[in-house]
Amino acid sequence: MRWMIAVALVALVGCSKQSSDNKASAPSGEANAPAAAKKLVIGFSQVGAESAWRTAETKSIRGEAEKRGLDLKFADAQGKQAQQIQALTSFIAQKVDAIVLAPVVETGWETVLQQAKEANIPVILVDRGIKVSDESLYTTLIASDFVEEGRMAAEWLAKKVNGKANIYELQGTTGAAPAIDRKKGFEEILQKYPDMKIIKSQSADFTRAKGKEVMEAFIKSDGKQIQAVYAHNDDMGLGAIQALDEAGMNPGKDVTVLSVDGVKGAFEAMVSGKLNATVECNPLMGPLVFDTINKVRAGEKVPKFIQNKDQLFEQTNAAQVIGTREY
Ligand code: GZL
Repeated sequence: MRWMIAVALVALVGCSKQSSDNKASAPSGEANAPAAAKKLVIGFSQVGAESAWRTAETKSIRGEAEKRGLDLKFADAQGKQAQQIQALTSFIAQKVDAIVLAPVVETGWETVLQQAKEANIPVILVDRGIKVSDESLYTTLIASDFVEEGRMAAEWLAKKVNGKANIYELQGTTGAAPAIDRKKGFEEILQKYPDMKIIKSQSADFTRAKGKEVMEAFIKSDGKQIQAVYAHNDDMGLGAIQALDEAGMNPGKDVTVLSVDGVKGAFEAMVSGKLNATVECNPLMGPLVFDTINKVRAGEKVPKFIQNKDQLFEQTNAAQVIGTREY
């Protein structure tokens, strides 16, 4: 009985709060508008700020949350899984309405996701997948198909080098889905081209600085043998271009350079002739993330994988497209 009085009181306060607000702005008759819906509280655990792509993704998700008047609790993990787990634990304690997670690596999520499941909090994965034995631990993954990105990169390179090249690969963060799968897709296609060989392959952690550092080491040891560079993201590719330029190795002409993401810096490098191609991996997920959360909260079934479509850009079309790029 008492709860009914409490509910009635809350409703009255809600309406009167709402109606007093409305009185100020709306004509009479609208004063008894329904009480404002409770503001959705979303916890967003982001990998970090390691690349221009990452920054664009963060901007899209935070910007869309603000536009929709959501209460977004943002946690930047500086690339550390322990910090992401800590953030998720805190979101669960705060009883957020949903969790958005960009998982830095594929494994090690069972315990904290089990806690989210027991707290009945839906988990939306964005941009990177995870490996779990129980797929009910997350609601859906919104991401690109990284294996397909690797295949597209290799097929393009095979045509560019007529099926023959010594390739040097800059891998993304060790254990991260995009690093594992972009390598997997690239190598799958290379099986068709016996004269295209990955001579050296090393992680540069998706950052420009490490991309330059690793490329400098490749140049020091292998110099002119380097005929092509495959970087798992544009930031590492741009770092490699800097190293090749400083060594006078003419990137984009004597050494073919190709990467993934499609950030503005990559288009500028293609227009200047230093980068040959990039496979777009669209980071502008904000609207899709919150539309998906709305569907989940409305009880709608959503697919386990919502794929962002990608396309490859090269020097020939970079100049016409660069003005239309949103990130
Ligand atoms: C891809 C994303 C990758 C980008 C990198 O969805 O996880 O991480 O390709 C970023 O630029 O660091």
